[in-house]
Amino acid sequence: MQKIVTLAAASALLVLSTAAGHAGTLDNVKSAGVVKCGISGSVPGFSAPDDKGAMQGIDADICYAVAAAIFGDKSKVKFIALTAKERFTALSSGEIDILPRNTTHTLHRDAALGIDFTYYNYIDGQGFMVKNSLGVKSAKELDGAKICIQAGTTTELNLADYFRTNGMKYTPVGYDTSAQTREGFDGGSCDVLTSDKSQLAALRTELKDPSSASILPETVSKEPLGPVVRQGDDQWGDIVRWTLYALINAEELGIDTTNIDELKKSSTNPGIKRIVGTEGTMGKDLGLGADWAYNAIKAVGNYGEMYKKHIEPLGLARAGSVNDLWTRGGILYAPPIR
Ligand SMILES: N[C@@H](CCC(=O)N[C@@H](CS)C(=O)NCC(=O)O)C(=O)O
Repeated sequence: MQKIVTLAAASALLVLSTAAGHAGTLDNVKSAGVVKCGISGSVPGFSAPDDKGAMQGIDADICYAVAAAIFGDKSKVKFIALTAKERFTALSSGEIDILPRNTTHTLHRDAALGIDFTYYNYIDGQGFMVKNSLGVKSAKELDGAKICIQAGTTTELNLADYFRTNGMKYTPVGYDTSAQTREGFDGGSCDVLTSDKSQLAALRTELKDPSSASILPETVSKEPLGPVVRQGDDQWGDIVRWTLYALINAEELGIDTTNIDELKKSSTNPGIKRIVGTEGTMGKDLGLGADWAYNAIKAVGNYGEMYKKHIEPLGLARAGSVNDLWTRGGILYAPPIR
C-alpha cells in the first residue's frame, strides 16, 4: 500500500513537472518582466561580475541578447548563479528560463534530463593545468597524480575515461565550485587541475602566481558549450536558438554595433534587411517584434564582437580555431535567417 501511494505521488509530481516544462515560457517571461538566466557567475569570459557589479561574458551575453530580442531592453535579465550540480534541476523545475552556463551538450543530458540544447557559443575541450615544479610536459606523464576537479561535470567523467584508456591511475580531489578547485590547486591539495580549456585559461590568471603553472598541450574531450532550455517548449527553444544564430549570422554579413543603424536605414542586401527587420516576417514567426535581432545585436554586438570583448582577454586566439566562422575555416555555421 505504502508503495502504491508513493508511486502515485511520484507520478503526480512527474505530471506537474512535465506540465511546468511545456509551452508558455515566452508569456511567463513577459509577465515576469525578466528573463531568468542561470549562469556560473564566477568564470571570467563566460559570466563574472565586472568592477561595477554588472555580469559580463559570452554566457551573460546570451541572456542580454534574448532579453533585448523580447523586451528591446537588455537590462531585463535576472541572473541566478548555479553550481554545476544544481544547474539542470534549476532549469527543469522552472527556476530559470535559460541555462547558458559553460554547459556541454551530451546525449545523456539532452535525452534524459528534460532539457534541450540550442547551439554553441563556445566550442571547447578538456585540458590539464600543472604546476611547473612537476616538470611534466604531457598529459601522458600524469600517472599517479592528485587531480583537482569539479563535481557534477563532464570533466569528472572524461578524466576517468582518459586515465583508463591510457592505463594510468589518479586520485581525484573533488570540489563544488571552480573557485574552490583553484584554491585547492593553489594550496597544494593536488598537482593538477583539470577543466574545460577556456576555464583553465581563466583560472590560471587568478592563481597567486600565474607563471607557476602551465596548461598541457593535450585536449582530451569535446565540450561544445551553449545555452540550454527546458524540453517541451519549442517556441522558446526557437527564440533562444535563433537569437544566437542571429549574432553569428550578423558577423558573417558584416553587421556590427558600429554600422547596424546605418545598415537598417540604407542597406539593400536582402540578407541584412531580414536580420535588421526591414524585410520578411522573421520576428512574427518567432512570436516577437520585427526588431528582435536588431535589438539583440545592438545589445551585445555580433558574435565576433562578443568573442573579442570577453574571450580574447583570456589569451584564447580565435583565428584558426574551431570557434571561427565556417567562412574562415572554423566550424561556427548558423543556418540562414529567411
Ligand atoms: N562543460 C562542463 C564543465 C562545466 C563546469 O561547471 N565547469 C566548472 C569548472 S571551472 C565551472 O564552470 N565552474 C564555475 C563555478 O563553479 O562557478 C560541463 O558542462 O559539465
